[in-house]
Amino acid sequence: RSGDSPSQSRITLSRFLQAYVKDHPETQDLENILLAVGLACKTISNLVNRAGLVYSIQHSNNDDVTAADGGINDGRYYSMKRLDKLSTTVLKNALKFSGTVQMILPEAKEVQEQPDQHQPGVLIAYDEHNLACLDPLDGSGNADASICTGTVFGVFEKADSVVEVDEDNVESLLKAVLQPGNKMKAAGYCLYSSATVLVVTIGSSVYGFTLDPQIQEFVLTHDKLTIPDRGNVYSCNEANSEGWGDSWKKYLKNLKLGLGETQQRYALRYVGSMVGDIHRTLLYGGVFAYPSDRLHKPQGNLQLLYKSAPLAFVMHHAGGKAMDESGDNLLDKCPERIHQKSPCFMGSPDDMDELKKYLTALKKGRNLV
Ligand code: P6P
Repeated sequence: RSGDSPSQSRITLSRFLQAYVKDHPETQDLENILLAVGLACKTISNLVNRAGLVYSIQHSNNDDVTAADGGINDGRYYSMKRLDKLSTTVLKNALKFSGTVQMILPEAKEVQEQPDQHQPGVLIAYDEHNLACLDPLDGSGNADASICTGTVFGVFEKADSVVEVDEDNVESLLKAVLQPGNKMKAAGYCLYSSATVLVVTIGSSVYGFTLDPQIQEFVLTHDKLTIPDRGNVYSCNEANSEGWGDSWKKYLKNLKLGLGETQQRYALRYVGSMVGDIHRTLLYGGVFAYPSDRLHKPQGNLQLLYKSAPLAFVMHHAGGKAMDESGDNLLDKCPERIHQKSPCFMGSPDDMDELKKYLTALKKGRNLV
């Protein structure tokens, strides 16, 4: 209607989900959990955007830690732990108060196995129909420098084996969630940056909702978001290049010299917050990669279950592709442990098809110059 302020004529997340589940009745059991995630993301956005202020006021208190999750390990301190914990609590409460959602924090044995590593507080939540994995604040080590961070989530069909959680059923829950990304029925992320953008797919198209500060509602801004077929940006941590495999190095060398299929030189963009790098790749095209680094991180630095698989699921439904180190579909890869990491490559379909020729060449004994 004329005269409406832009916000009033916009479709909010709740109105969108109401209409979507009406048109797709098979998805109606997702409405509850997605609304709860949206509510939590609004609160986390508020917390993250005040981090700089809060940090400067509370700098002296002793809950700061050396950042190991996206922070620069040079002895500088970030209040990463506090934001991580706050975001986890906000997400837990939103899911709990949404209705029948229960959850468990996997204080599983593998956390003890890697005591030296900061294990993000991944959440596993479930209700009558859904089993969700949530990373409350990916890239939290960057938050005190006001660099973008994000929440990541993936939702599976609840496996029959998951019964009411009590001490002897934690194992059944942790086992039930170890599924390949192609078994997801919804996934998405919320980017906390110059704008707060919630991107969601319910197993078909991808939709982006931007938080309108005037009405404190997520409003539809990216309807059926589709990744460009080709980009001219690659995104990876070049500090690991000495440990990379030949296939990736050959592919990258051609991009840098303008000798790839487009005969165009590509630029490097790397934020070090996966949600930010993936969102840019989705909108502008190109390739995001965390290859195996045989010297320091042979499995890369990204957990499959609650980081690269949900983001690969979004990428796939936006028309993009995601692969593992051998060029196979990343969504077919089943994690064996909650915090298992995996090398990953994802982005524009034409860029990924070009990369796949390199990743599979060694397997076929072909040597691409
Ligand atoms: P590296 C943040 O700590 C994170 O989990 C992702 O958000 C990010 O893409 C990656 O790690 C950065 O890892 O080894 O490049 O610092």
